[in-house]
Amino acid sequence: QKKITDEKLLERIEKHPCYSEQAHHHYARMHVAVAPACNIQCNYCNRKYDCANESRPGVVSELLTPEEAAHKVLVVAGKIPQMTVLGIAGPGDPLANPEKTFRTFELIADKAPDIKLCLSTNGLMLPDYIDRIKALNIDHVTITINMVDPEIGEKIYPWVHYGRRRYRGIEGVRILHERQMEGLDALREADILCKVNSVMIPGVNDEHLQEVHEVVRSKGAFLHNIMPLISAPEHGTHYGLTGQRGPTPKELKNLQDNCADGLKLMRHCRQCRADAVGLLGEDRSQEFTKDKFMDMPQEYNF
Ligand code: CLF
Ligand code: SF4
Repeated sequence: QKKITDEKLLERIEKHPCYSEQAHHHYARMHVAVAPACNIQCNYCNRKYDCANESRPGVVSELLTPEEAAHKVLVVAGKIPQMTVLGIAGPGDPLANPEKTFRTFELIADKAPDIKLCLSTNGLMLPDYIDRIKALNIDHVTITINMVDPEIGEKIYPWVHYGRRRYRGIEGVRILHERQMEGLDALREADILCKVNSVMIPGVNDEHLQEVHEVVRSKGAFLHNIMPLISAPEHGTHYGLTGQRGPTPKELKNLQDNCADGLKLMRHCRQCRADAVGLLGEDRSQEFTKDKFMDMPQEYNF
């Protein structure tokens, strides 16, 4: 793997536990679940649970308003000083809920400007919000890209809702693909660090993800996170009706090793929940449920 030598770049990632493997031992992130709606359907997603593109399937996060979320962030920042990053990653798609997502970020940018802001999206609406993302100084954006070939995408996405219309089948997938590519280009032009998540689905896109890796590398993504599909039929998160399994650890590692030449790979992802709190390996979300944090004072010193 190439070592990063650019000092300015290092500064931008050294306190982000997902973008820097070293940082994840020392710095924590938190997510706030403010974004319930989604504008596409992934075959592996059960809408009763958090978005499976940047989180652990089968988990239901407690939905917050932007004001509640901001209160929670300031409470947690007072109690966990290593908390350096606020991410919005669900429970649906953050950019399908732009007002809630950006209102939350605005409140934090205003009250706690040293907390880094991080956003995760399926990419469908990303090109429309680049200016807003840049203006809020959101320096970390994740796009989940599971394919660069709409024919493969057809097996992953049954529909896409775009511009007041629902597009079924390949027509919808083509829109999603074009918007994801446009979003990647726009992030590069705006100099915003981009991580790409790909969900590895055996028999569907496993043999295709090396090509995805190549394309996102050529478009300037900073980091690629290939995640295993977590198949949990008891939560309805199996693949469509086909009972698709997730990859074995060995299959995942083989694919990651085959991609290890170009773009940097993230290998320490813990597939967090949409309301995760703490270091990547620990989950302190239950210490900060709404009934608890609303009564806690905002101790954050700003
Ligand atoms: Fe959250 Fe994602 Fe930002 Fe990290 S998580 S929005 S980039 S602050 Fe990190 Fe969690 Fe893996 Fe995501 S370990 S699921 S990669
Ligand atoms: Fe589910 Fe996330 Fe896919 Fe939307 S983008 S359908 S919330 S996995």
